[in-house]
Amino acid sequence: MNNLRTLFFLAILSLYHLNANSQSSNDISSIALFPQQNEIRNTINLSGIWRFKKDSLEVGEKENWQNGLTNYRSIAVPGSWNEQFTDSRDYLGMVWYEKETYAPSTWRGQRIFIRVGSATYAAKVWINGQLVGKHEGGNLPFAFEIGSYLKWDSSNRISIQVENLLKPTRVPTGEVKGGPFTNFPKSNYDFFPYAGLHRDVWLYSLPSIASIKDITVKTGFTNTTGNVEVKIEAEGKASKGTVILFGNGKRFEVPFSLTNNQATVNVSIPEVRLWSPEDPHLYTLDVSISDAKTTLDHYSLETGVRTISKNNKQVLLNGKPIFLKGFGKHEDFPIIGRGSSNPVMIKDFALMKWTGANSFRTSHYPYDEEFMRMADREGFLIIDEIPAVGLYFHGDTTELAQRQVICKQYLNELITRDKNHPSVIMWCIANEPFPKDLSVSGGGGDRSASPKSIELFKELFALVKAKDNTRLATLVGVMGGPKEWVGLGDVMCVNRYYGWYTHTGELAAATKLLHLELDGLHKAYNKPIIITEFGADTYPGMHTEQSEMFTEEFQVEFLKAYLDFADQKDYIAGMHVWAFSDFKTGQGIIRFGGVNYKGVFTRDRKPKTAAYYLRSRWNK
Ligand code: BDP
Repeated sequence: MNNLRTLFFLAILSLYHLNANSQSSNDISSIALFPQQNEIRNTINLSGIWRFKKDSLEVGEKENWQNGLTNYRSIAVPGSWNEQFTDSRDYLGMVWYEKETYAPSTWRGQRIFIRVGSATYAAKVWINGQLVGKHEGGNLPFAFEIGSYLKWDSSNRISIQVENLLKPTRVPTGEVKGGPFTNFPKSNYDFFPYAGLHRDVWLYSLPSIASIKDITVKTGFTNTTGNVEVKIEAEGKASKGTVILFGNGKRFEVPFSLTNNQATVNVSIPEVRLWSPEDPHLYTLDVSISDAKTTLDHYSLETGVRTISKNNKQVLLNGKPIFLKGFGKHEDFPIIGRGSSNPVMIKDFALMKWTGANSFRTSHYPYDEEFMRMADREGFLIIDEIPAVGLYFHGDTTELAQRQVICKQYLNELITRDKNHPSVIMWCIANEPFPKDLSVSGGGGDRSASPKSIELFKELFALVKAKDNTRLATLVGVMGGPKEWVGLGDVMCVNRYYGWYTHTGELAAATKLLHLELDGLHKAYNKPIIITEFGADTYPGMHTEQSEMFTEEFQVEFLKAYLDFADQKDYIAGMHVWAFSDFKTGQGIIRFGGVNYKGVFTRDRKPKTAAYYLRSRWNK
């Protein structure tokens, strides 16, 4: 009898878990459209001060912390937790965030969602003590429908559990035995593993009868006539709709009917004004859906008409060669950590423009969505990267399989989120995967591309092309790594530090090697090359009359040597200086004060001499 009772209890328990898991499945399409306030849709931004408590023993869930935190402290959201307190810099374990909020009574009867812009690394969300979902992976949003968990007559408790434990099963990787890094915390990459709620948390409502679920815009042109293809996916009971496209003094209106909740509309624009860095013109696209009489939902976004392609030596924007001048960046600022900050964003774009840059890479993870919209408006060309940094292909095959699953999820989420930005020209599936034996100097051991690694990268490239055939795709290769990996991309992106990590201090020898190696690489694959990183650590204010490593003079000479080299090669399609600004790293013998000093601006965005140098060179 006792046994039967136990069995019954176990069955109920497993049902409960099944249910909890099914609730937690994250529907990627729910992050496709950024929350929008208009006459139908509503939003509440929950950024501000939240309650915060560490749970280093991971007892919170068992002790029902989801029913309310006690002995908590205050924390700012967005922001990393690592720099907001005096005792938590290296803490990456479990924490809880909590916020109370009312749901406006005018939202009653609508579908209500919570959207977390980025929780690094793994998160679980409860509403009023009930689990609504979980998500793995930082730097990308996730959303859950929560209407049935909400109370209308009192405030609602939102509890978010987050942890950023470094593990070899995760992407980016950490705690990798025999990895090339010796830093602490043990990230398998060269930036601080900032943790927490890094972007805005939103509540938003959608109309319950029918809503627009996704909009995919593809643009092109023939002669002077632009074409905008708009694919609409709806849910619920709408039968038709209208696309309105306006801008540059023109307005086009195209009605459509929905079949199986889908429609594709083509708008043609005579005398189109194309999007480019020189003229980042954006058209406004308004999509609405309706039943026989009433408008049921409405969504508006901005779009730029442009094409991106390549030949064997150049990247082509609107069919014409364009050279990418710019930076590899980080989301990094003192105290805020990796948290999004609009003033810092505005300043970064102002400084990039000031140097004459037209491009950047979202190294080494997707950036805040506001940053992407800003790039559309400011005319920047983006290499949009997933957090696949520190990948490797030897060792435990189960771990490798887990990393591949999360890489695919990242690509799916990233393309779902960023597919409508004219600024995004290239998807980047990984930064510097490591061959089996790689020392910082690039020498030694087995540095070949294993057949397994080629198979897995091909799988990721195929996924990208299946989801988006309008943009280029790339993989950024490490110095000393196999050329077979970079050869898989449409454009071959390589990071090079000859003159720094090898041929230390010898710039003539460094550029000689660049000539040899990159001529060979281009010959082997006949595709354009972008140097996506090159740079030298530079302590601001350090000077010598004869240039020497770590001085501002050396940084200028280093960048000059590489840029002069690129000027001689018609197959180089872009140069991204590493890095835009100094940034926080873990502790390590090559990172003075836990900072990477390769920025041409300091961490608080003061120009080093190299910033003036780039400005004079890039504005010519
Ligand atoms: C490259 C990495 C980048 C590092 C940089 C460096 O892609 O994340 O910060 O080198 O060493 O290997 O400064």
